[in-house]
Formats: sequence, structure tokens, C-alpha cells
Amino acid sequence: MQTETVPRVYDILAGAFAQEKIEVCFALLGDANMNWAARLAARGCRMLYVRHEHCALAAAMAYARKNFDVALASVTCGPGLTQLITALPAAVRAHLPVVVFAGEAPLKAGWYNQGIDQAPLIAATGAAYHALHLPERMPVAVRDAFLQARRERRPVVIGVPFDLQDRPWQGAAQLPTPSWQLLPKPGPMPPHPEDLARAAKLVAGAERVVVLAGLGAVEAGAGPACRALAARCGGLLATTLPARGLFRDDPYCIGISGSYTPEVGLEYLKEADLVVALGASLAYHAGGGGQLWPKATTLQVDIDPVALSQGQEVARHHLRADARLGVEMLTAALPARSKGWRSEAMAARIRDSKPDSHAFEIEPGLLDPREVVEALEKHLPQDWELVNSSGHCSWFFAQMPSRAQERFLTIREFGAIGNGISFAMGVAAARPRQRVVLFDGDGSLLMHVQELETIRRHGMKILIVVMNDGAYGSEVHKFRAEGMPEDGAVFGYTDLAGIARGFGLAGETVRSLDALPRLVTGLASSDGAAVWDVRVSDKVVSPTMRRAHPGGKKKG
Ligand SMILES: Cc1ncc(C[n+]2csc(CCOP(=O)(O)OP(=O)(O)O)c2C)c(N)n1
Ligand SMILES: [Mg+2]
Repeated sequence: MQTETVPRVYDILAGAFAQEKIEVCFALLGDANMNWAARLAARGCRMLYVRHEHCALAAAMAYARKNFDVALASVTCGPGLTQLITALPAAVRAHLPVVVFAGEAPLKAGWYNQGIDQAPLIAATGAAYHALHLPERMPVAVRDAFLQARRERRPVVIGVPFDLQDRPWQGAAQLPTPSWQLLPKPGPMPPHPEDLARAAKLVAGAERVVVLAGLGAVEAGAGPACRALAARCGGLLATTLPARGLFRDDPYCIGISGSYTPEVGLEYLKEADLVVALGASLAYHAGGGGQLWPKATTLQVDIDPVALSQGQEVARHHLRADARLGVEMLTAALPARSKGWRSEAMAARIRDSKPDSHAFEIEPGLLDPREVVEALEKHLPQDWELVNSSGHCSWFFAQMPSRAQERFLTIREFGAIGNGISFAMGVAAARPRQRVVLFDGDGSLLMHVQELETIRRHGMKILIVVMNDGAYGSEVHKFRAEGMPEDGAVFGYTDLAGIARGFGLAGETVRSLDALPRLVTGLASSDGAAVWDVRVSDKVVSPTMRRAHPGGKKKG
């Protein structure tokens, strides 16, 4: 029939997305996005179909973080879109550029069962929402959404009524210039000479300097320059949680600064008199809510320096600059100095100390989560991609200091559990040849356990290591500290290995760490996915939890 030769609006829309050179789309289909998705797939975009819309967006978030670029997800209208309401604020807070193609209810219908006012829902999350109701302008609006997501580093949701998508195309023959041809590509920003002189004076006058790097420093390639600055000042190095591993082989790196700081790091941070924060937004947790370095003043080196962050005054001194260029020029402007804070003895303590040395009594047959992580750190190959999730167990999983930053991902800014499996899928999509390891809690995994099917269907090389304490550990420890009953927080040990096998994955219940070398070797020679259900005691309380609830256990 002749009508087949006339493109529909969804054909043109798919073309506008395809020319954005997006390689992967995370999606779940319905009436309002399926025609578009089929056309996008026909143009060569790899479609990763998931089992819950939340997971489409969360996987796209990890993909964006891993590639430092925009990612794409798609959902249908109404109930498809409302499933995004937890992931969207998480993406907004993590500054992740994701474009979401969402359908909208048909405009021509007086009533539609899936209709809901989508714009205010999305606006409430902090994401941008654009309802596209003029077909001729849609390709430009799509291009502009990619520009906006990148510039504002936040999700942009595009809603297109599906009756409009179905119309014959009546607009221009040519698609607009794609976003990647228009993007400004400025060189790194140097500091102003007066600011630089002031900052150099401040650093020269300090005696116990900690150089703290965030993801901005990673993105700017500032790692070596940060090490050089710390060496010149005789100071120490630390990173935020997402930048973990940037200084992994430096003997003067005290690890993460924030809720997951190891014991020795806490001690040294307390003594610091200057923190030079590079490419770090100085979020609430990075400075322990203002508690971690009580004697220090902070110099922030950043392209967008701030005085306040997340309700706290965080820096009195600022150097507006690209993290790498700023720190290089700062180091060059410093006078040579004979002594600093560093000593061989400090390096030895940093190397030899346990992240947490507190003693706990553990039931026989269950493992200490700290020993589990020590064993994983020792046995998992260095080139496996690591993804950290949420919950009480994340304190322990964070203690893997030998791991490279470029093989680590965590997104924690909204504090939601249940995202780990999606983040692992996003990393697997971004690094398809690599083995990806997700470290998760039992509660978090069970929240989106249906995605095991997605992992198997797409042949993703994901290993999920679950710290199974049979509980919502975070809640258990808070209840216990308050002497409250544990209802709603303790569920008992779910057979996660059995569940994994039911989905067609390998499943192992780990009750002894002696099994680890054999399990690692087995997995290293396979392309399959697996769940290791590691049975841990719920008696080991993380240092963060102990600090937050110093009363400790009041009941049995
Ligand atoms: C979406 C969401 N629901 C509820 C919570 C509250 N919460 C925080 S940690 C946690 C328990 C997580 O349990 P699990 O994944 O088993 O990790 P564990 O704390 O036991 O180590 C819960 C329910 C949350 N942060 N996010
Ligand atoms: Mg748990």
C-alpha cells in the first residue's frame, strides 16, 4: 500500500534519536513507546529490555556515570512513567544526564485509563519535562533535550502522545543538526592569578594538609596532579566515595573521606589543618556532616566553587579552576618546603591497620562481613568491574582499597535501596566484555530481584555477591540501639542461591570463605551470571552506625 511509504512521526522521532549516536536504550514497552522503540532498534540501537521501568532508568544512570556521557531510557505513559519516581530524584542528585523517551496519553481521547498529569510529577523530582505536542517541531525538541541533559547534567523526560506519534509525518525532510555537533567543547579553565596567589599562600601556611579528590578530579584527569600536590605539602590523600581508588597505590592515601572512612583515616582527618578539595561538591556525607575535620579550613578547587552545600557551610576558600589545571598551577606556585606531615610511620599504620578493629561476638556458622570483604579484596581479579549498592553492608563493601577508580561505581545520592542490580546492568551494558560484580544487601536485591531474568536473557556477565544477614540491617541496628522490637526488619535468610537458579543463573550459598578461590576460578572461566549468597552475622555493627547510635545495644 502507498501509505507504507509515508513515514510516521515515530519513524522521524526514532531517526532524531538515532542520529544522537546513542548506542544503548534501556526500556520497557507499552502502547506509547513500542512503535518508537521498534524503529529505533531497526536503526541499530541496542535495546535492553528490563522488567521494571525503575530499572530502565537506574541502569541508564549507571551507563551515563560510567561513560561520563548522556544515556537513554524509555517507558510508556501513565503507569510506566510513574514507576520512575524514585530513580528520577536519584539521577537529579547524582547530576546524571539521561534522556527519557516517555509516551503520553492520546490527545484525541476524552478519557484514557492510563492518563495522568505527567508534567508536575516529573517536575517534583527535579528533572525537566517537555511535552511535545507539535509533530513538526519534535526532532528539534529531541535534539535540544540531549543538549539540555548534558549542559544541566540532569534527566530530561520527553512526553509524546502516542496518537501524535502515529500520524503521517508532515514536517521538514531534513533532521536538525545533532547535539554532539553543537556542543561547546571548551578547554580546561585556568585559575585567576590573584586567586591562585591567595590559595598558594594558604596552602604554604598549612602544616597538616589533606588533598581530597572527588569525581570532578577523576573526570578532569587530576589524579597525578593531586598526588604531586600532596607530596609537595608532605600531606595525605583521600577521596570521596565515588572517587574511591584514585590514589589506591599511594602509601599516603587514607582512603575514603565520609561515612566510610577507615579507623586510621578518621584519626588523621581529625588532625588536619587544611583540606584541599578538588572536583568534589563537598556533599554532606563527604565531610561527615561537618564532623570529620574539625580543625581544618577548606580550600575548594572547582569549576563551580560553593560556600554552602546540602545545608552546610563547606568552604571559606575557593579557587575557580579545572581540577587538574588548578592543582598543577597551585603546586607550581608553592615554595619548596622541607618538612610536612608525612612520615614512614604514618605510611606503615595506613598500610597495616584494619578498617575497623572493634570486636564482636558472632554466632557459629555465620561470617563476619569484614572478613568477607577482606577475602573478596584478596581473591577477586583486579580487572573485574565493581558496583557498590546500599544498606548497612555498604560500609564493609566500601573497604576495598586496592581497587582502581575506573573499575568502581556507586551512586548513593538519594539513599534508596534496590538500585544495585540496575546499576550493575548499566555497567555491564557500558563494558560488555568485562565481568561486573555487584555487592548488595539481601533486602536491596529482593526489591528488584526480577531483573535476574533480564541479566540472563541479555547474557550479562554479572556476579552478585550478597551480604545476606536475613534482615534490613540498617533498621535492625537502629531498633536494637533503641531497645525496640525488630518486627519489620528481620525476615530470616532467604535462599538467594535457589532463587538465582530458578532464574537460570548459577547460585551458591557461601558459608565458608575457604570456598572463595574455587568460586572465583570457576566464574573467571565462564561467561555466565551468578549469585553468591554469603551468610553473615547481623551482630557486626558498622562504625558509622556505632557513631550515630553511641548508646549501643540496650536489649538482649
Ligand atoms: C527505596 C528505599 N526503601 C527503604 C529504605 C530504608 N532502608 C535503608 S537501608 C534498608 C535495609 C537494606 O537491607 P539490605 O539490602 O539487606 O542491607 P543491610 O542493611 O541488611 O546490609 C532499608 C529498608 C531506603 N533507603 N530506600
Ligand atoms: Mg540485609
